[in-house]
Amino acid sequence: MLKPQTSSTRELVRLDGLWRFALDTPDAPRPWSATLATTREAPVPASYNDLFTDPVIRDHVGWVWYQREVRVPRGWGDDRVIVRVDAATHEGVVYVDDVEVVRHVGGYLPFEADITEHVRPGAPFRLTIGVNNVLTNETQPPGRVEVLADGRKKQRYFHDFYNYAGLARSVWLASRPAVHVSDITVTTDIDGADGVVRYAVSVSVSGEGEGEGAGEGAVRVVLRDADRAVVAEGDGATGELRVADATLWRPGAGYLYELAVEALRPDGEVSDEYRLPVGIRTVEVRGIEFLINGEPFYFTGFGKHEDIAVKGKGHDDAFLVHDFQLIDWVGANSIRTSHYPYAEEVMDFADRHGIVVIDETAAVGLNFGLIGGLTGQKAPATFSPESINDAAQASHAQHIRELIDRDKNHPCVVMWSIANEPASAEEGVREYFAPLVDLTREADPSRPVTYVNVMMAPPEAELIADLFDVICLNRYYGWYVHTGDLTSAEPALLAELQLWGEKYQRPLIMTEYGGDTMPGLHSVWEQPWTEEYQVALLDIYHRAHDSVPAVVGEQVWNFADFQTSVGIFRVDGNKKGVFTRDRRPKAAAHALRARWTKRDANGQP
Ligand code: BDP
Repeated sequence: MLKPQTSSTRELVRLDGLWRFALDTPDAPRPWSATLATTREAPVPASYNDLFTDPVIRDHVGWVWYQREVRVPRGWGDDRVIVRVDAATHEGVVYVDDVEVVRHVGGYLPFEADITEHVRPGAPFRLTIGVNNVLTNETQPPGRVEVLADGRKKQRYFHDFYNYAGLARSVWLASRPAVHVSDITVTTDIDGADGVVRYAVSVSVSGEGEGEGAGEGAVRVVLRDADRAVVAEGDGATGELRVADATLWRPGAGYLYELAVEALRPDGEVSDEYRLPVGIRTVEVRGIEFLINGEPFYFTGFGKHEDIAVKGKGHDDAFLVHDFQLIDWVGANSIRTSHYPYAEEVMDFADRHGIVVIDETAAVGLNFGLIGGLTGQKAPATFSPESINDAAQASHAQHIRELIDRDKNHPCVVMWSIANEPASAEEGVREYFAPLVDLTREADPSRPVTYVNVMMAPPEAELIADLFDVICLNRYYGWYVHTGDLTSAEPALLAELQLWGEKYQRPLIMTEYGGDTMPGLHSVWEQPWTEEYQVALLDIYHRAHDSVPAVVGEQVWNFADFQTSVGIFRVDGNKKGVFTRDRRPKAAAHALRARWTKRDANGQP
């Protein structure tokens, strides 16, 4: 799905700001699409959970409603009018006045509706967006709602981060012509000094004669360099452009061309223009190497979260800039979008600044082995008709398709991660994942595919690693096992890494390693939670990474402290951040800086 934009044929209004806000409660007046009887206001973009002092809002399970008036710009009479929601966590429904115009499940990906038939240029309308935070076996991520003896509902889930909800990304009103560019797929190659840009364009017609390819006119494309000079041109809905002496998109130097795609009417007039940034680069896995532009790449960086005080998962450009400043300062070259697709602003920024991204789905917590925990309850099977079943798999498949559809043209994305820590040693896991891997490869043959392996599924027990190009490992030696005993942790870690390397002969990335750390806590001994311990723990990993040739990357867990659900392992959230939640460095940040700034942009020492 193309991101809305302004071009010579398109306009855009950002609908961010304060909206009327109300919880869906059984005794509240209906329909919700009528003017909301509330004095409460909530900002967009922001998760709603931490905004208010009322615990009922923070712990609400179910629908909430956002509402505001919107005026369609006067000049949009000849165009289609689109409402676009960048994300509604986890299900969204949109009303224009009293008419439902679109519904979407999947909390971290966009959806849109053509509302032309329901609005008039120059006139206002009432825009209502319902957002449901409920997680089930069939959502990404999964969860379940429990009803307590006193009737309260509680959302349970099997992942660590807090289940923030609401409209955490922007909402847009966009115009576009009836005959419009509806999709573009670009892949790139390098041929000697030349860059090769292959493109495929879909043109759709909205309104009369609606549909893709309906009333098909011609397509024209023009590729410009960063100085706006035309470097290649083409005609037709698909084609190949050659750029002589191309400037490549590289880690640390995100050089972008711009592909202007024009949909032409039969009379040759331009109906629509869409401008897509294009980075020319290649990605390839060869043996135990991960190659970008044919050169071995070593990932340095972090698993992150979209997580800040007050706004929760609300996108914030100031934090975007600051986080990437810190990533640059520490000498890192990459991130993983753990554990869900991030805001498109993040992907665009990474494109422009040459930050390498492992793009992850929201399939986190497909692992029921942990349920029960200390209660002694027997854990249910993860993959079974009663739990993660065919319907869950179908929803996971749809989620992968939508992610690739949104992010396929980002040069920063070098690999898809289709799940974090599923129960990959449990029966049924292969039947579940094999079709999803095939579907990912089919949807995007140009990028490697990975999944992130959990510590409880070591190479002796693991059942799916051979399906993937790269094996990503989350390991907690020295933290959840061998706690406070790095002397035992180090050889255990090294032995396991060597086993993975020997068994699979493909690249390994340590996508999580770390330990909770209270800033300001110090000790001369190996004391978990101290700043010294975090540094010493990271060190044992670095020694192991440096001695196992198949390891092609290290991403510390986590970039910053983040909020979680309550639990006996968490003190106001997860404290494995190298930076605090307000982005102050712990000692580990300086230690990582000393290691990573000695490396080149490809992460090589
Ligand atoms: C890993 C998860 C991550 C957690 C982390 C931890 O992938 O989401 O936050 O453990 O426990 O298992 O800190």
